Amino acid sequence: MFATIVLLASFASLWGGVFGTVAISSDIEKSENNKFEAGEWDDDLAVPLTQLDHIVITEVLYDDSSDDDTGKEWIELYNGTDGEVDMSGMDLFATTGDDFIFPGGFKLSQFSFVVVHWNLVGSDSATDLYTGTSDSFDNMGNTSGWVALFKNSTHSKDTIIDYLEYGAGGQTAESKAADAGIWTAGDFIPDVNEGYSIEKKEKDIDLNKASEFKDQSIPTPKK
Ligand SMILES: [Ca+2]
Ligand SMILES: [Ca+2]
Ligand SMILES: [Ca+2]
Ligand SMILES: [Ca+2]
Repeated sequence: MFATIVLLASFASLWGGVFGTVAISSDIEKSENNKFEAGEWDDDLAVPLTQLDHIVITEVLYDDSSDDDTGKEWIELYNGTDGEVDMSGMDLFATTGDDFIFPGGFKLSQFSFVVVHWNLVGSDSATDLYTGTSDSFDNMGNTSGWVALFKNSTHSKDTIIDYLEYGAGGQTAESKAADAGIWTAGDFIPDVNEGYSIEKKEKDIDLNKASEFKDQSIPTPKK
């Protein structure tokens, strides 16, 4: 049973890789038909039926319901890999020119979320990190923007871990993500209403497609 599911998961991953230009709807349908969606766990093994190999960006609140978004925007990341990930020195970009370096010693536990609070001062914890305000951060765009996670402060196709863009294609780091094979140039998540977030439908699957995200009317930080 498990071997079959692993094979199916491998096939889905291959399918996404080889047929990268095929409409995402067919990929998603395949996933659903084959029953290895996120949130489904193998009762005997107590592990998810798919296993990511990198940290993923799972949700972004870029346009808070208030007029001034300062300190109210956040980015949620998830570790669906097979163990704890040391995120020390990883670099999260959410607007052009503004980035957040993960503090030394910060480790994200397996199957756990962390929320990075953008342009806000606070006390860091295992589940919440704060960029502070000293770097004169810009707020995230309310109609378009992008978020990129890099392994370190070298920003290239070789260090980019995860990427998304919303509202429009062709944004600043798109070419790096496309060169790395983790985004398709021109693909973007549709802009959502003020107060809504963009949220990954399946946190344990990463096909690097905008259509993996949904319009979330009730944002869900840390879950
Ligand atoms: Ca904003
Ligand atoms: Ca707003
Ligand atoms: Ca991705
Ligand atoms: Ca969430």
